[in-house]
Amino acid sequence: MIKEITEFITKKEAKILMDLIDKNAEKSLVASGGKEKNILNESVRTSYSATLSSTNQIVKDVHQRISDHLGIPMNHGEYLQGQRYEEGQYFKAHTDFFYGSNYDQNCLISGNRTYTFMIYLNEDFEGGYTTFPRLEKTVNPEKHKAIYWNNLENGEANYDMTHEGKEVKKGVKYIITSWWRENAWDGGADFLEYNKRIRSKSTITKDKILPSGFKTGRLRNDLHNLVQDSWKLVKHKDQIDHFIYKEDILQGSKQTTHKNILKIPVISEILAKECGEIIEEIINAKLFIQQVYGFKSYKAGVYENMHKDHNPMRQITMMICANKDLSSGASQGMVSDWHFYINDHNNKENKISLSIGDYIIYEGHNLDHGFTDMFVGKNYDVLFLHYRLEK
Ligand SMILES: O=C(O)CCC(=O)C(=O)O
Ligand SMILES: [Fe+2]
Ligand SMILES: [Fe+2]
Repeated sequence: MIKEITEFITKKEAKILMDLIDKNAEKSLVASGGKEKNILNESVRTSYSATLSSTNQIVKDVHQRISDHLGIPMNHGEYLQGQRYEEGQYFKAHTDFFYGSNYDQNCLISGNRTYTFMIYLNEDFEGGYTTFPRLEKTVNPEKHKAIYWNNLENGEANYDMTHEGKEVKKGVKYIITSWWRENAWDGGADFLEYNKRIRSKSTITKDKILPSGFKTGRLRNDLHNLVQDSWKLVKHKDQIDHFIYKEDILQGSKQTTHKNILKIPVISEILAKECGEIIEEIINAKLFIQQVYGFKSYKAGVYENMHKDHNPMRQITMMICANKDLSSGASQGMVSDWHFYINDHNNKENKISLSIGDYIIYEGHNLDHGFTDMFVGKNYDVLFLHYRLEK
């Protein structure tokens, strides 16, 4: 879960980065969730931080190397940050992903933090270990070593990745921290969007976009083939989706798996763009791609309770049925269909059946929806694309 790479940077790069940190360091702040976005809170963190400008060639090189290593496009990365801990300084247990009001202030456009990538610049100090209490893991700082981990488990906050920068007992510790987002990072846009929502009390997502809130249809043949090709590329990757946000999936839901097609950027970009155009024609308004979530793969025994999507920027979701196998292991025969339930703007329940190649577009943040019956077939695989209105 936590990967380590020795000698990720050179001695010369480490020296330059430490000098840059010394030049730009200020007392570290933490996200507050309150009126001021970031505040000094010495019960949590006492270190110094420096935002490193990518006009510096070394900063740029190292950032690009991290991007290449993670396979995440450069524009998903926040500015590199340097940290300096002097004797007695620490960063108590915390998560790097945002939640609650911090989520609203920092993530409405960029999405949450996915990967944290950290580089130890020196080792001539005592203490200063990085620990993961829930995993009972301690990382020993070694100069030029990088460590990285994903803070989300397939889109949802993973509290197992809680970590701590232990007190430095002697000497000074220098590290680089690099955070990555679900979408292209635009911190300014995140805060603007947040303020817009605060000002215009009626949250923009309460607007009705579709008359009843949802619409089903059949995918054009070329796009259907593209979905099938993407599905074949990722279907062997199996990852567990835990649904940690209680607001997202209510109690009683069972796990599904999730497969990401972001790793195949060309296909996901084309699909998201073309499907977005189909929706634009239906709603007669311009859309932004909010997130290419990927495939969710439902297996026998799972269900999803009725819920509204947590992220208010999921204004329109397109769910495409990519694969459906209703054969049942136990009793050879076919089981009856598995239905998607959605309550429309008049709070009337609708029971939807999708065939392979069918889609439903719906207002995920506004309307309750879910697969509330237990799935008794073999496989049910859907692709999720999330959009927001261009305003
Ligand atoms: O200092 C450490 O080892 C941890 C730093 C950290 O957690 C962070 O910068 O987010
Ligand atoms: Fe952290
Ligand atoms: Fe949902």
